[in-house]
Amino acid sequence: MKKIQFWVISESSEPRTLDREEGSGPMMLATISKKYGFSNQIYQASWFGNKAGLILKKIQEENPEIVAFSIYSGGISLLRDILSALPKSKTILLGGPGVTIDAPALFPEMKQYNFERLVMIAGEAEQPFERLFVRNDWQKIPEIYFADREGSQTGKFNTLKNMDDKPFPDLGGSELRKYCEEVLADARNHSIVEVAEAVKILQHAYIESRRGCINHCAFCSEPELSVRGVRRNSVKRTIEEIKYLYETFGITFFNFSDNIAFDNAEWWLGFVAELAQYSPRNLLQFGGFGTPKINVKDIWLNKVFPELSKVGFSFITLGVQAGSKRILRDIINRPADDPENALVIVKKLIPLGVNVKTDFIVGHPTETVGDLQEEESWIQQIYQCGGVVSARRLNVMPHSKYEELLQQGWLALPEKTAGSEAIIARILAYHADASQYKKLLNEMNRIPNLHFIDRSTGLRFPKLNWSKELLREQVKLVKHLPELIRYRYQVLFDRMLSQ
Ligand code: B12
Ligand code: SF4
Repeated sequence: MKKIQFWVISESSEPRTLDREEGSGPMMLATISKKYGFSNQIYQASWFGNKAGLILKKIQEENPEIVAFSIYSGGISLLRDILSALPKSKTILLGGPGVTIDAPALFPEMKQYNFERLVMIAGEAEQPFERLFVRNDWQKIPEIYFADREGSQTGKFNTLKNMDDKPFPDLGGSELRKYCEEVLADARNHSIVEVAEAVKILQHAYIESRRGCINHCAFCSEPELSVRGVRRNSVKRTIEEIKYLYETFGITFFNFSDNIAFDNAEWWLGFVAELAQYSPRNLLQFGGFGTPKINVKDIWLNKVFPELSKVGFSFITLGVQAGSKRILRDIINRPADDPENALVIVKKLIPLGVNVKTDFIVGHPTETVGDLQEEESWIQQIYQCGGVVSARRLNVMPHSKYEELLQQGWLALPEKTAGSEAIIARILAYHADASQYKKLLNEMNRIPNLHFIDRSTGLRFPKLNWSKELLREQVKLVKHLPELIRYRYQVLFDRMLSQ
């Protein structure tokens, strides 16, 4: 059988055991290559320490007919190292956000590597990728950038008109999932943490229901990656994908990767109605991104969120991005959004058992000590009400509005002073604060939905600090799980009880 090997190359440096960052793009493309008789392997460069030598060794070992790279902008220099050392007889495919954002500039450089055949696809690749398997005259496919020894042609930016035309992702080629299965099969020789991590990874998948974004935040490069506006899957198609992933791979944890998943009340009410008909719904959990501005409306607070929480809605990440109204409106270009909305949502959702994470960025152009104080005060209130805070320093993204305005001198980054740095340090200390879960458990007497494996029996994902008694009590509930996923949790509980 012919092989295609996908490599996701970003600046990420997460090791394999902790990593859940596989590319969704390759998973979707893998379904297409599989349909045409190829076997897929999907790797992440970070598992090999982002070392070109180790990656090249893996490519040589497996010797695939096609090597396909899914590129993030931060991975371009590693890609260069790999391409300059790969045998020229290989067929190379390039795609992903790092290609999409820079395709016309990148192509002249890429074709100089002189591969037997090199294809670059900018934008959404499903349709042009499929054409590669049905046609031999690649030089005549107008959607692709193509180069061989004879010559080259430039392609174009591709989008999918109907989101329901996407294939379901094939998780079977994921080397991470294969590794996790091996960990479970040999659980005795792995630590409890490794076994628990393997179970978490095996139950998890990204799911995409929308492409594009309605906002144009100045720090973000997303507006450059897609067409204007939002395109959605139909509800029916989304539920079919959930069923497929559960029934084929035992996925129970669905992470909507959409820029803003919770954007349309009607769509989600339709989703609730469909999912409520599906019998394994008590095992399923899902969540994704929302914006405070949209989700603060009555229909969301009093209807959509409460309904969603009954069918497995477990987490939402609110992109607040700044704690100052002035920065949000004038600098980021998020008019009408504000952290007060986020606080309202936190107060509503925490009692429903939904985890709320709020994203904040510090270091926006023109940010003053006053802006930071305002931000800190909102963060404190959100935290007090049980919200999780994610805070990071601004990293100016290539091709973002910020980059342009900073380069042209229209905006300036704030000066670092002792006063501002002290507040920033306090804000960053909230980031990923692990004690928040304990607070919810002890002070608020609440187990977030996120911690249940089966909401109908009360079976929870076991914790390292559980007593043997609690473990024995909970393991009795494992037998009620469907066979498809029972094995994973039995292995984990057994490993914990044998300690
Ligand atoms: C969800 C998400 C994540 C998730 C999950 C990532 C995942 N599963 O891939 C998490 C949180 C883990 C994550 C992490 C990171 N992310 Co992220 N993420 C996203 C987000 C919101 C959606 C990605 C997604 O799943 N899209 C759906 C799939 C189907 O699209 P896709 O993977 O791009 O694939 C399509 C095309 O790109 C193309 N394609 C992809 N690969 C290939 C390969 C070949 C050979 C071909 C021909 C085509 C092709 O075809 C696919 C189908 O159309 C995007 C923004 C966005 N809306 O795209 C940011 C985004 C992709 N992430 C970004 C970044 C920077 C990162 C990190 C590097 C952050 C960090 N500093 O650690 C890491 C790297 C992750 C990694 N895999 O190494 C940037 C990339 C910017 C850039 N120019 O490179 C984006 C665009 C956000 C932004 N605007 O800043 N991310
Ligand atoms: S930060 Fe989020 S909401 Fe803003 S433009 Fe980027 S993807 Fe859209």
